[in-house]
Amino acid sequence: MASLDARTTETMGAVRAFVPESREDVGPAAIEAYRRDGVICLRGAMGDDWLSVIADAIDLFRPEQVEGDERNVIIRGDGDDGAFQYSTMMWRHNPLFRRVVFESHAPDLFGSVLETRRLNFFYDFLLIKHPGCRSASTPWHQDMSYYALHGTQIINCWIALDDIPVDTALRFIRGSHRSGEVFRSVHFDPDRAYEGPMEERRLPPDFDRDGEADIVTCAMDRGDALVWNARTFHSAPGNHLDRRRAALSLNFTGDDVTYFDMPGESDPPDRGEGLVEGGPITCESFPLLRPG
Ligand SMILES: O=C(O)CCC(=O)C(=O)O
Repeated sequence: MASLDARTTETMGAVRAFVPESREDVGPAAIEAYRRDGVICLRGAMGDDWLSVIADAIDLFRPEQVEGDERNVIIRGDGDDGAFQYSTMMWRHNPLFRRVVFESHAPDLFGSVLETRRLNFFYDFLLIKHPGCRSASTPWHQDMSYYALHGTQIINCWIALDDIPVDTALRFIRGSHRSGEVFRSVHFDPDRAYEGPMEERRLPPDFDRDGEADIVTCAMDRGDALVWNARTFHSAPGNHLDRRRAALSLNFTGDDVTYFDMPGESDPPDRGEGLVEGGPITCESFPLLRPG
């Protein structure tokens, strides 16, 4: 795994942050910054009402129930006190995560970044870096590398469930979504690899060793959300703090997205029901939330 020591946070710029204009609309300045930088931070995107539903959803969720399922991964580095755990597609079996997706303002608020008429829910993703999972850094990657999707209107909306200081915050390569290139998938677990990766794609560069790389980051309060484009490169350090660092990410797609019959393993592994190459992705697994 690439070392994150090579660049200190003092050498990094700031992710542009906005207070949404309303509960359902981020406003034009945030949209413009998202288009240009490929990432924005939305302050107070989720209030205590929905944060407490998410907390209850996590209490309901038992990783043991999905042990052995590739949608639930636990990484424990040698000598680390805590583990890095992540899970996806929880809304299919957890009624409280389902409420967040179908009943909260999240689809309208985050969907407003995408400037789309139709909005599909792609997947949920819970990430918990338990206290002391020091070596569990997240490698530089683009989410698009893992997706069985074509298109550009794909966002990751990463809601902080704890206050996150800059030392454990996500880092982004500003504007990296604009080249359009999709790089090869790399596993978050350094001891694992995806089956049949697309070798014709280049491996992600080591931006930590590149003094010129335009890295941006930002500290977050609980309830703030980062929204980034699926082609924007990002990474994160492990958690050397003595407290949890958790997030729930909600991933949405817009009008121009279609199904890619991707060779090899995708992540999420779900390929929907009855999808065909180049066709729409609406199905039971990827529901249409806003018909446009
Ligand atoms: O929270 C992290 O450490 C990584 C999150 C991430 O890279 C992602 O959700 O794609």
